[in-house]
Amino acid sequence: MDEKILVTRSSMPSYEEYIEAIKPLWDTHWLTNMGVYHHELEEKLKVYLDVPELSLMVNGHMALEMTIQAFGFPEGSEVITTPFTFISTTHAIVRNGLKPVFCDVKEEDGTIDEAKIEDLISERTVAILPVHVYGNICNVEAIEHIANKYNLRVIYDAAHAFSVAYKGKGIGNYGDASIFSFHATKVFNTIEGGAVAFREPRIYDKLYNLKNFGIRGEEIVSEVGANAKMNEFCAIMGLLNLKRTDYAIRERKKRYDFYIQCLKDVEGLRFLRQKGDATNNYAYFPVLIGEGYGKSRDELFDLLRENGIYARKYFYPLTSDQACFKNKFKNVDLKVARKLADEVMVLPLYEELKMESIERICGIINSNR
Ligand code: T4K
Repeated sequence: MDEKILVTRSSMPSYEEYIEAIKPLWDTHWLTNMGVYHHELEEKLKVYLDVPELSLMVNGHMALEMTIQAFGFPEGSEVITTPFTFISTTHAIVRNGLKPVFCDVKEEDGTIDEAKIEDLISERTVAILPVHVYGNICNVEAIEHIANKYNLRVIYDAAHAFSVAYKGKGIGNYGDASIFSFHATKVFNTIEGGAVAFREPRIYDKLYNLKNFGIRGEEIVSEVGANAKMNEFCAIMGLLNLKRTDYAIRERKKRYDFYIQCLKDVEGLRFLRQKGDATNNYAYFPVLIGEGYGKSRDELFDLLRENGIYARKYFYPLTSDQACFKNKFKNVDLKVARKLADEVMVLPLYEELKMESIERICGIINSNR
């Protein structure tokens, strides 16, 4: 049996480097609750992501939940969003007592179709929550225009878009807030972790309260909050990984380009495109298996599995089709999203993926049609 290849593999510093870096924790015994490494990582990420304000979180999902909560929308309000995403996006809306209104996406990049947003706006709409899926950025200008016209908030799920810049500015500068995921599977990881980037400084205090039980002093709890703090072991992992993120992205690019070179002439395959003027972080390698290819997506997926290649169907089914949400919200035509979900497969991509492995994967895709 050939070597098993998983869809991704966490980026990590060397064992020795991490052990050395966590040693001071045995002197201070200060392990969590906004420690020095938490503070240092927050400051460094602000610079790296080129954003004015940033709040670290325990993971990307809580970053999204807390951010939605921070804006204080009335219960039952509607949020226009995309179903072509990880389930976290929709859960975060629903767990805040809000209603997702699913909008279709664009065929070329999988992001929300801005031309279809206005038709979905009602008197109950309070926000738009698009996703920079696979790091492909949404049409941020058109979304801003619509949001201004109808006085809506824009919260981006930028879980996949770490380090992406658009027109020379960090992607976290667009909208009212953007959340990033630093999960072990991401381009930049803190084991588990996440952050919120935003413009209004008052949001920092609001998020601080929400992630730390609303505690503002030993005897003062100013509002109802949860616990969504990042601990010091994760912050240290982040500080070390941040130093090697540019390298990791360069290595991913080499592999991404090699995939394209190997697959570009295969009939029936299609790739999603990043918007012009935006940088790419090569977070994922999604490929669409269209009708012109001799096999269906599922047949090819199974064939790869038989050969030890663990591609993934990110993002199938649509979140709107999952049992917990099906037929519960407005029925919108999601033709394009459904087509993408039926055709998409994410192939293995990570900085240490061997070029021979890519050759092997592409060989199977090329020869078994
Ligand atoms: N919004 C969007 C658009 C998202 O995609 C996500 C997360 C979120 C919000 C929420 O952010 P977080 O709360 O997670 O920070 C994975 C990740 O768990 C999840 O973070 C990610 N999106 C989603 C797209 O993928 P699974 O269930 O596919 O992960 P799993 O455990 O099957 O791992 C996939 C592969 O990664 C494994 O085959 C091997 C590799 N891996 C995995 C782990 C756990 C490692 O190399 N190291 C590891 O520690 O969800």
